Amino acid sequence: MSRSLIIAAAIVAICLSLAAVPAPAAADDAWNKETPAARDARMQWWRDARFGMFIHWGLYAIPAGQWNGEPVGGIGEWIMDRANVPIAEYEELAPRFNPVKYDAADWVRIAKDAGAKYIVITSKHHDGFCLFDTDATEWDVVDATPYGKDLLKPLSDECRKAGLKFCTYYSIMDWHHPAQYRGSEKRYNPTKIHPERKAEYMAYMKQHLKELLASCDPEVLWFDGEWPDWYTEQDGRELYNFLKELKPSIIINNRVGKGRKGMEGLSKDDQQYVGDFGTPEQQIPATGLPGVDWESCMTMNRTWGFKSDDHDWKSAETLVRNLVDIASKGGNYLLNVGPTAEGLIPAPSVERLGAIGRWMRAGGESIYGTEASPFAETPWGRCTRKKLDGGKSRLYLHVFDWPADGRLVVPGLDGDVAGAVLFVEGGTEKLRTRSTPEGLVIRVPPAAPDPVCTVVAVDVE
Ligand code: FHN
Repeated sequence: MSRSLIIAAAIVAICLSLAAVPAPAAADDAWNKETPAARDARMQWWRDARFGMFIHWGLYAIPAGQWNGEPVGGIGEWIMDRANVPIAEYEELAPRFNPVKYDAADWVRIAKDAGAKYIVITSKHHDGFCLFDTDATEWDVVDATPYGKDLLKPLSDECRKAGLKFCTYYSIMDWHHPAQYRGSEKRYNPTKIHPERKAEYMAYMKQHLKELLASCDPEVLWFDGEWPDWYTEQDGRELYNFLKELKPSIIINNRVGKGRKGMEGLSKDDQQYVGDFGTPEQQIPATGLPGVDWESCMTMNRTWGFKSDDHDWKSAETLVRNLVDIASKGGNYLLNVGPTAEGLIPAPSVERLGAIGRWMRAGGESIYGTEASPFAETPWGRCTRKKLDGGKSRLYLHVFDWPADGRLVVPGLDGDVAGAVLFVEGGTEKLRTRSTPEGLVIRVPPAAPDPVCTVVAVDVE
């Protein structure tokens, strides 16, 4: 090969390698310039909240898992993809969407009574349909449905009245927008993008984000659908900085970038991925995600969007223990409901949220504003911690397996113990404690006041 050809090939190789590495963001961008103290202040309400309600709602609630009379596998909000529905056919759902039973105040009451401190609702899922009024497209609830009104603004207003934080989910992948096209003959997922229209689509998303901030002012932007190859970590950083310029206090999950794979890589010093918290889905990481903020999002049955034939509901006991388990590992629990096309949260979901609320009214102190357990393991259940003044800590022992012998042993607890109390109906009862070689022994009554999860609080140095 001639010398000039070698040089040309080398230049091409260098350009290609540079293209593969996302350009470092400007040092003065929002992601890079925030101090740890400023970040802690911004994240504090979210960390204290520990429990939120996820809402997956949209046109997919109309078919509710059935297409042309046949059940469609998978999660309900993916029916356009899983049934391979042509766009024009899917668009015929919009004139049928008229959630006349939608009552935002009732949804907020249900969430608040459950003990949730924030609500995250889909503003636009992968089908591209917008539940809010947007000038960027007619493919929205105001222009395309007989309902004709923005669905998110009333919910955000009711959240503010009730003291809950209003948050929105937004999908980057869009099976309807013409800038993107289907990944294969049979599936939309993962989409591809027409290269010459990527800038247009990025601008489309930014317009939506601006409209959402202006109309319902979400406290968290919960991105999703970030996995298609055409969307990059750099694009994520661009959206992150765009939002932070508009609303410096906003919190943004790791799916704004490509961090879902590297959710452990969220700590600032070894930051690889943009985003404020990790998003394990349908799972509780065995040891949490030490050193980073994270939130486990989970369904109550097996689908996010409503499916008429999914009756595989988790028990209230499982849901309460999930909440406790997640809090004991330092995470948040984002528990999903999938409302019907009429605008009702399914009764089994409401029942379970009611049960969680009853437990939280007695035990919420052991969840809200707590940190991860200081113990590697606690065989009888889980533990959370709240730091007190004067270097003390309050440990909340969540007992799932009640000791038959009346001895609750806390291995490795050998600090000065300033007494223990049992959470009982309407208050607390003092308990006797004794330090032993196996750890602190707390004398407890023969029967657990709450068989799902009984709390014992211990103040230690
Ligand atoms: O594809 C979506 C899915 O429909 C649902 O919204 C979940 C919820 O976190 N997120 C994506 C799958 O990871």
